[in-house]
Amino acid sequence: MKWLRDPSLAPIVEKVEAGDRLSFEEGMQLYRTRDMNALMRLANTTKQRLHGDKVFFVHSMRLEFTNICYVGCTFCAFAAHKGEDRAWDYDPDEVVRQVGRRYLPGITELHMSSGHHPNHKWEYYPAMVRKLREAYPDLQVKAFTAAEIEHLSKISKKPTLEVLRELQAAGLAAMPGGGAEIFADRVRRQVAKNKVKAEKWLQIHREAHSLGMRTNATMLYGHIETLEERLDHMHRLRDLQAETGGFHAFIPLAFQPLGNTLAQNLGKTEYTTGLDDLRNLAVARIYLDNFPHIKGYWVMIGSELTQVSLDWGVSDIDGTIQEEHIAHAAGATSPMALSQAGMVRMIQHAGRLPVLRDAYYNELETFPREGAQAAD
Ligand code: V47
Repeated sequence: MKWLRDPSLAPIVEKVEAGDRLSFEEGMQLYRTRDMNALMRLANTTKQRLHGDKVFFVHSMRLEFTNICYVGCTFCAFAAHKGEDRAWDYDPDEVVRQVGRRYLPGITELHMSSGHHPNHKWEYYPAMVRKLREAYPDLQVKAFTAAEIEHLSKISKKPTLEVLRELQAAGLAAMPGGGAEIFADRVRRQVAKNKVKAEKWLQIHREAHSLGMRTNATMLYGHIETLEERLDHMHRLRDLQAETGGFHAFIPLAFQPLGNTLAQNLGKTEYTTGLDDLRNLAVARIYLDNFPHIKGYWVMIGSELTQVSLDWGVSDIDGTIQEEHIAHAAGATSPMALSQAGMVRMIQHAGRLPVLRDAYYNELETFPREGAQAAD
């Protein structure tokens, strides 16, 4: 192991190469090491074992049907109050029209998450999914974070399991991973005190998995959380995944620092650094050994670093998206959309094999490797 500059990692290298699960302390050693080369190699070993050179992406669109929200998360620059000029709120027919405005042939995934609207009735939500499925039968609707599901349970007075069951019957394909933030109470109280509690977030995903619905998990990092709290977040997800096997992907979300009270209160308008983003993805890949995918989210870390992250454990780079408002309201400098050809090129130039997937991770098309030399 000539390449190992931090000898204390040797037992971890052996475990990773044998495919053994790491302890919490070993996970912390990965976070603390300065041997970034070793971290990259270990993450890549894990990723290659699972997927070889394949990197997945989806032809997708996003829609936020309302930004009106009463929750008041301190990291959020997206939410508006009713009556504000910048507030919007689409009824189900308008949602279908808005999808039509952005729709391109070949799009398979519609990713929707939005504010917790104070007045919409429960019926609004399954009606929206039904109308979308009628108008666009080929579109797979991935929508409603666990936080939104809890909100729907409150307004409908139905248990969360029943809410999920009825949305699934209306045509909901999968759940996105938002609303997780950081599970640790100390942080959650400061950044999302009115939002779904950690245990409930996990329980809602457990319930979705019990219905055969696959979901994702996110982690919002780069604000007031400690490295221990990041790993604790992953640890709780790894435990749930060991129980249900229902997660597709883990997605670290880099804190975007503009226009929100958290950044203002901290007097902090710095973005996360590239090495922290890469380190976080690599630790996630190694520690979450039972998660099929670690997703590099180009909207928040930029497409250039996302391309680099393909050597750091990332096997999925989300989608073409078309339009995005949550990260961009908070200062994301990435474009609003990528083309499918652009995503293929990113993956090819990293020497990898682009695989177009749908929201269920069915492999729709594998693109050739050529183009890999074009950048040389
Ligand atoms: O839940 C809000 C986060 C999430 C900020 O499942 C912020 O495939 C950074 O969940 N800086 C919504 N993050 C986005 C999301 C997501 C994204 C991509 C893929 C998937 C998936 C899910 O955005 C929110 C919140 O955690 N967020 N404000 C901010 N200032």
